[in-house]
Amino acid sequence: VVLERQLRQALENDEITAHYQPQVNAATGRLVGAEALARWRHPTLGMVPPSRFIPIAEECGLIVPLGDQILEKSLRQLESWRRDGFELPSISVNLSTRQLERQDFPQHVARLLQRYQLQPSDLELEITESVIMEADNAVNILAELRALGIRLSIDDFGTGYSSLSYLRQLPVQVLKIDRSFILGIGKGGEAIVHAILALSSNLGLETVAEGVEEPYQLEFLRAAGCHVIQGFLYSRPLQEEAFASDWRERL
Ligand code: G
Ligand code: G
Ligand code: MN
Ligand code: NA
Repeated sequence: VVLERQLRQALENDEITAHYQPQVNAATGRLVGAEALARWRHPTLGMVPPSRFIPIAEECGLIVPLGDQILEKSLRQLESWRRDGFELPSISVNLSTRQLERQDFPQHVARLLQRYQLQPSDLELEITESVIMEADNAVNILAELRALGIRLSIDDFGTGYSSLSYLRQLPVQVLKIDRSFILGIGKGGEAIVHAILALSSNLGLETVAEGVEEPYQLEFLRAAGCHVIQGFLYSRPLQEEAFASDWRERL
């Protein structure tokens, strides 16, 4: 309850910011995008990680304004980088159930894209399997977002309870392999990663590996045909200045 009141204040005081983690083409090593990850810069507690406040924000409904802030900041950042000549191809933003349940969410996103003079394909929205299963009317909202031309990805793939037949009916373009499967590489879990990549390829989806920390994981994923790598091996999530200075030459 204390944290909820503080979180409300944090939103008003603009203490919630986004850090950006690079997404890198597995074959070329070039930057292809970034995932925005929420951070709470608390005046006395310092940096509060999302695992501490996202669940609370989801419970008390603050995730809707918080998610809106992250989405808008990310789009504004992308526009600003491009104005500086840093042509980051796209930005990915995580969605929660309550955001996806808003009937006007697609129009809201379309307005924001217009405000920052961005194309729908500049934005990717990341949705977990459980968010899709829990949100009322998720399939229709996703179809509307897709019709606008926004890219949709399944986040933490393989950890949720969605069925594989359901996956085929979803209007998604990208599948993000959960970090737990990447941890299995070199430890007997290779067959599962191969199976996910085969499924993804057969469905015509692009694949992103999450949580890649080790060179041998990268080598395995590259050989197995995974398209995009995200993880500490390349970079932790970075503040905007550090992101631009570290990555602008790696497009
Ligand atoms: O950055 P970190 O690995 O600590 O993030 C932890 C979790 O918080 C991740 O699973 C991520 O999906 C979630 N998260 C981070 N930022 C956002 C956000 O802006 N919106 C939502 N809904 N979840 C987020
Ligand atoms: O949205 P999602 O659940 O995918 O959130 C990604 C989370 O994973 C972020 O909180 C990010 O900080 C974290 N992360 C990204 N790369 C790595 C990694 O290589 N190792 C670990 N342990 N965590 C990572
Ligand atoms: Mn994510
Ligand atoms: Na994830």
